[in-house]
Amino acid sequence: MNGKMVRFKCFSEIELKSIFLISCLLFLVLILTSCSAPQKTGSEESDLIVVGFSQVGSESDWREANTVSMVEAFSVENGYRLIFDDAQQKQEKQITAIRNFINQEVDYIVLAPITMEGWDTVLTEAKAAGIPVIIVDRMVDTNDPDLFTCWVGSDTRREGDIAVKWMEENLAGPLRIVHLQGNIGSSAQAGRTDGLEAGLKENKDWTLVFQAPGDFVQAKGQELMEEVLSEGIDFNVIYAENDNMAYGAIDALKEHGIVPGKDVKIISFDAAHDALNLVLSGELTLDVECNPLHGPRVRSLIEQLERGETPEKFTYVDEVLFDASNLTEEIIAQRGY
Ligand code: GZL
Repeated sequence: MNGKMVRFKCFSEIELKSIFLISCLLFLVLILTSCSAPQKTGSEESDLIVVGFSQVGSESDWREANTVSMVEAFSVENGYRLIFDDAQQKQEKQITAIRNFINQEVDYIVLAPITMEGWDTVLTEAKAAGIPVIIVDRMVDTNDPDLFTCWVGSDTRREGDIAVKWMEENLAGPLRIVHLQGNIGSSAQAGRTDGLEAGLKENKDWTLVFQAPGDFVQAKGQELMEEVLSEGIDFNVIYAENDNMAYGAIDALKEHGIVPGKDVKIISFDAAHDALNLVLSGELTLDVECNPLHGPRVRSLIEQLERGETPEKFTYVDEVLFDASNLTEEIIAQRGY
């Protein structure tokens, strides 16, 4: 010590109480501010169920509505972390995505397969990794049904049959039919094509005058319709396997002064919002629903599995048809896509 006097200040009782009170307030503020912005702790992240979703692409209104439905269902608020991959309509990109999901050790793999064939190898890898696979929308054609846990989607053959029955009941023959197909080899195309081909066999005054794949894409639907018109093919019905190809066909018809829905009857699938407005306006003759809002349906399947339950292997979505007789603006306004 250098001998320097160190004086200690004596505090009065009031001063001591004030210091204690201020200290408590400061401690309280510190506690509250540290709690107001909760930092995700490792345990909360790890509580999330991780879902890897391989999506076909973004080729149509239907596909975009399907993606929105899946992203909304598998949100962090709902307890999920979604790893989303858009395959841009290429199967090899879907296979790569599934392998990446396996490497990331996701809890579930959800696959919307672009085509039915070619999945056994990668689904075997997922099975070996112990990761349940849920197939959504289109079907896979596999030798071993144990390669996926369950499936949810539409019965597209039934959709084709519904369309053909409506055509038999509402369109006077003879019918000369232009057929715009979806992705060749997808269950959506196969089902709707099989329905039409059964109708062609059944109805002797129906003739298929043109058939080609438009891949469910609007621009291709327009290109094919322009090809039909430039070749001078005589037709009076267009059977488009989705709304976007129907939109493209309608654009081509209008460019040639042909009145869609009047000069030519147009059958379509999906029942997307814009297409239903075309049914109301008369440009589209019939639209068979194919409901894309699978997010809550797939989430329900995963929640069953999380509870240790065994979901149905196949869950089909109930669907209806729309024509000018049963459609109103109110119905369209209430629909989710
Ligand atoms: C149908 C679905 C099809 C839609 C198209 O289940 O796979 O793919 O009909 C979409 O619009 O592109």
